[in-house]
Amino acid sequence: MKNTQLGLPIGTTLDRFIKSKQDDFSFATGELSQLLRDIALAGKIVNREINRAGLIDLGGAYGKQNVQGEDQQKLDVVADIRFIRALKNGGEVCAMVSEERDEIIELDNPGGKYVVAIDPLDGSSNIDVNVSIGTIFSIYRRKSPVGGEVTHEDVLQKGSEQIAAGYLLYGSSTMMIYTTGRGVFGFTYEPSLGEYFLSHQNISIPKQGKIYSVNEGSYNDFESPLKDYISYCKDQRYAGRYIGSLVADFHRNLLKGGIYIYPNTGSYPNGKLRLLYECNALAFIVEQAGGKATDGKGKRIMEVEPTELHQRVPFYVGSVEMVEKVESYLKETV
Ligand code: P6P
Repeated sequence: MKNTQLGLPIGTTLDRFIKSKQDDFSFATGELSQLLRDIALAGKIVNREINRAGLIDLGGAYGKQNVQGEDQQKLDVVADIRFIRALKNGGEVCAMVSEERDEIIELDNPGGKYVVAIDPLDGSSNIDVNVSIGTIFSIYRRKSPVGGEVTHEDVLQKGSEQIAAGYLLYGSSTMMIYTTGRGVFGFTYEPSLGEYFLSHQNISIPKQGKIYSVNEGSYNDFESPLKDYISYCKDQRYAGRYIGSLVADFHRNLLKGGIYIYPNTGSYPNGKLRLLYECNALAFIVEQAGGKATDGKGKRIMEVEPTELHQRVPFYVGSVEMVEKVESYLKETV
């Protein structure tokens, strides 16, 4: 049997796993494998800097705001530089979109076949209080001819065009979770060996969960049907779990079942989360795990047509029956 049919055992290294799945991509002669390795490498470096932040004065605010008007943390800037440098030096990526940069980032790799959208360090306001944070990434094939100029069409692609997506979670352990469209796999990093090891095979999100994740501090802004759904969750005695770090909330719900909601609010009339480098990647992962991701009004996140680099979208993601339940409340307002 070809490796791609073999279920590689728990404990397989990330490198070996990536190589074994390479045959699944007729168009890729190893470049996608190298790209995933480049992301994993940058994740190791960022992990080390997060763990040492308090000791080497990398904690706290950087003193500037990003294009979103959000206060950048020092580690936001460090992570952004690390991932851009890793992908530039890796040679496989021709352009990037980053939460921390206003415009498209051209990497001077005209032969690069791929484009990456990334949130280098999501939830970074939690760094100083030692709450888990993460990196979120989407990988697309460029639309423009290899060797030519990068275009906006290369980066403004629907989530359904992703060829891979994933996240790194810097938590009680550091993990890399990704999909290439053939299931979701999780790797746990062992710092003493500098290796990621396969720890979660074919992750599948329960169809129904008992956890709902939403910032109820914005409750007064919510439209009435969403308030009714939250009351339903309380009647069902679901657990409210919201730590204000998307990757951590998402990962817990992915493994245990649950729903994460960032709706439109007074401060964020189109939702807070960004389509290109937050929602699309998690939508790809959750769908590959058997879950669902929509805008709350029946629109599949991966079908939302991007028009701007930092476009926001309301985000309802998690167990399929929970997303469908909240949509049954919201459909009256469509
Ligand atoms: P709020 C962090 O800034 C983030 O993008 C996500 O990680 C997190 O889930 C959300 O925003 C928290 O936003 O408005 O609830 O504080």
